[in-house]
Amino acid sequence: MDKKTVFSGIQATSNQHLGNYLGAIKNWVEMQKQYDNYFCVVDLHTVTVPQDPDTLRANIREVAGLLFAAGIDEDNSTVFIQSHVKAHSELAWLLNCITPMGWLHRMTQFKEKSEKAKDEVSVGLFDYPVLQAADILLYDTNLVPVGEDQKQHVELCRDIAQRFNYRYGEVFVLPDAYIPPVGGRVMGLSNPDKKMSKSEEKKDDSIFLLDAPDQIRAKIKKATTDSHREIKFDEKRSGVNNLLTIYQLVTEKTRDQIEDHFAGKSYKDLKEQLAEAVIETLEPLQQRYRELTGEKGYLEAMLNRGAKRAEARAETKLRQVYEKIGLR
Ligand code: AQP
Repeated sequence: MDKKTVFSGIQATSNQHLGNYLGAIKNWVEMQKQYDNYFCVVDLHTVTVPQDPDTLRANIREVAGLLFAAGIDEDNSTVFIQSHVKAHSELAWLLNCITPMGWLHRMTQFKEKSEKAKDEVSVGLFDYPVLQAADILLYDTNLVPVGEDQKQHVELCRDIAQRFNYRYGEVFVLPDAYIPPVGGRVMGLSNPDKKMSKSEEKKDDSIFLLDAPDQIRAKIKKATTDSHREIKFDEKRSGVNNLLTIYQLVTEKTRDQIEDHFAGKSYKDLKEQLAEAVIETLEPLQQRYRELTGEKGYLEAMLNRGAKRAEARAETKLRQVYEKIGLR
């Protein structure tokens, strides 16, 4: 039986954090053998907000390197840079022409990001979810593994696909979001009522994937807790709950095992053990990252192969779309 197709993307920004890893990348690695996978560094999404060109070039390489370092491999997955496959921009334009503005006005991420950007809200930022729909629909994607914050965009993608299919005939597969049961929304360390995020100004709020062990220890030591003493999973106690959830994700122990383990212990114990568990998880990833980015041309060769594979599939779908619309 043919494998189902998975597509997911990640922005080309520095400071990939534990939320990106536990909410998305880790699941991509674990799921990859079951599916036919396309993982994309979405650099065209990244330029919806201002970027310095040299920094952007370095960040594209960094994020691609992190995906391979985390365990995504060429035998099971196609990893590529979005702007290397031109079909993404072309399909986005065609989908723009059938997407009502009102649908985009409802997107909560646009509302949040445009408030932060204030003076520099580009058309691209508004249109971001249509480009994302093009990314997904080009590959006949069945499943989109993402963090909770992306659920609304995947739903919009289904709506766009349905509208196109209704107007022109069946072309697009309707994708489903896959949000992990635990880890879909990793919260910030200093502000555990908000998701861990790159654009958070307080840099101690996030653990970055390339943080050194001492930085990880220092950030977790400062994490917000509360005035209770018992170490238990409880969503109402967002700080401790978040630390325990991260501990659960990196150790893969059950909640009961974790609560038993920390019974009678202090927040200091929790923080120290969590820091060591996170360091242990990230160390092999960091080591592989250094190896594969240290060898000149190695990463670029993998990305070129990925782009060729992705392009072959994307062009077939794009041709179908052009024909349906009457442009061929
Ligand atoms: N805190 C999070 N918990 C779980 N999953 C998360 N993701 C992001 N933050 C969390 C998931 O990571 C994947 C890649 O995200 P992205 O590259 O689209 O970046 P983002 O969502 O824009 O990341 P940030 O840190 O939140 O950046 P800003 O601050 O710029 O908005 C996605 O699957 C995402 O759901």
